[in-house]
Amino acid sequence: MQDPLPEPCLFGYWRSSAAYRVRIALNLKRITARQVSVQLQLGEQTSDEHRARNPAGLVPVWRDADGFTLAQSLAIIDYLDEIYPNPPLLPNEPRQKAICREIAYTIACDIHPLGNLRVLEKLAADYGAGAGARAAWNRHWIGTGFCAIEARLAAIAGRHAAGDQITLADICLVPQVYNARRAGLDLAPYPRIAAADAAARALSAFAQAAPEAAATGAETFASPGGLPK
Ligand SMILES: N[C@@H](CCC(=O)N[C@@H](CS)C(=O)NCC(=O)O)C(=O)O
Repeated sequence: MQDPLPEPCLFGYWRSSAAYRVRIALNLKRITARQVSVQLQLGEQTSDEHRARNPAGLVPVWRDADGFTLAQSLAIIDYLDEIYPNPPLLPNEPRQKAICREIAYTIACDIHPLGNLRVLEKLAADYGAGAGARAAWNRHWIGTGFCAIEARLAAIAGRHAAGDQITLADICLVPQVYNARRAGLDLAPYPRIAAADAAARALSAFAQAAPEAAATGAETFASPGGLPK
């Protein structure tokens, strides 16, 4: 069924780090869009209504005013970057651009999927993993990815993750650091990541995209059953 919303919309969730990435990109580019909350803690992402937008049953989903929909945060950000090129979210120089993507993909492809709600629910339901085991799993995989990124930042970080400009690397890093803090990961071994996170969060585009700023007031602030959302 077509959602009766004739304006650009971001279907997301306040604590979804993938939606958080898109909120940052929207703010950086000053794109106005209606924020529609899909309540993950109520399972709304698997409803027929949401699967009509995204058969994968995940957020975020972008929808243009004419009804065109797109899932996958990085695909959405690339799309918005093409349509609204200013400010660009990637450097022009091919190697710098590729390194920004390397950081972004390390987060979006290697770290984030392992800590996702449905993965942790599966660990609980089929393998008896309790809240402590799930949290340790989450910390393990974030830490593994952060070790790689921290080493990489030694060569490329400036004021921000990949040089002195905000890039896709920062857009992915800040939400993942938010998740790391929620999972109780000690950030002391990752000083470059912590510095890039702090520098980006000082900017209004990042601050206004933060989960607590995006909460609608209807959220359950306690995580049900030790799960992350
Ligand atoms: N690779 C996807 C990941 C999307 C994703 O996993 N979203 C999470 C929230 S951060 C979700 O919808 N989880 C619901 C669930 O696991 O049931 C993207 O970057 O958009």
